[in-house]
Amino acid sequence: MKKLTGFIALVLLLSVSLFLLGSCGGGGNESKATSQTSTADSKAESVATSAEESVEESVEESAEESKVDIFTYDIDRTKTKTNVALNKTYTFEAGTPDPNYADEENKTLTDGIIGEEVAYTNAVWVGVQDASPTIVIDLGEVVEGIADFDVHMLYQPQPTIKVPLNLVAYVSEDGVTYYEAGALTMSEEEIAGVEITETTPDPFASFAMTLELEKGVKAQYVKFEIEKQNWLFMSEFEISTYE
Ligand SMILES: [Ca+2]
Repeated sequence: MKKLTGFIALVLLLSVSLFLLGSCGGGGNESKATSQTSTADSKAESVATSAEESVEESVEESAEESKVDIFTYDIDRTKTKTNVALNKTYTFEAGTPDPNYADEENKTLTDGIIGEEVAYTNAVWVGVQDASPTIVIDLGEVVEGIADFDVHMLYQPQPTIKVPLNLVAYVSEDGVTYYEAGALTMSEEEIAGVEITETTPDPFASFAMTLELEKGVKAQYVKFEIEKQNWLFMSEFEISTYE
């Protein structure tokens, strides 16, 4: 009897030990798994953070460089304004003209014809919806003393042709290294025109966004990065010097 009780006690003790060992082991694994996950998370976070930091750094650096290096030409706007982008070639690096509002022979945006108060179905317009466009114009040679950038577009909020959220011009001599020339904006008059037509039926309001530099730059390649809303309709890109 004593032996049996001892045996039962032993079995109980073993069971309890095994149970404890099992739950401990399980718990250990769980916490190991959790700590691995959190290590992976923090690693991902730190990668993301350092990526963000390096992007911020490079943005700051390029902004710094563009301030220091590129604005070196005096501008006299009493002289004759010349559009050096006229009839020059260009490429879409992002965004594609919609086939229904196509870019005729890839010339529409530098053919000198500006859309004025005409419907979006008119061939003067190039319509893009698929992605925010990036357009690079090749001036054919390095042009010194570039002063103005003008982009002509259509505003017709019914249906969904709106002004861009952002439009920035970059300049480059080699097509590889670009410097920010600045953001194009709308004049008070242009903004007023767009505000009025928002409540006017059938507006077909054309407008321009412009950048007029205090000091001119030189470039062979000019890149326009456009952050669009829904549809974007453009008719002409002008890059001007005063001589
Ligand atoms: Ca045109």
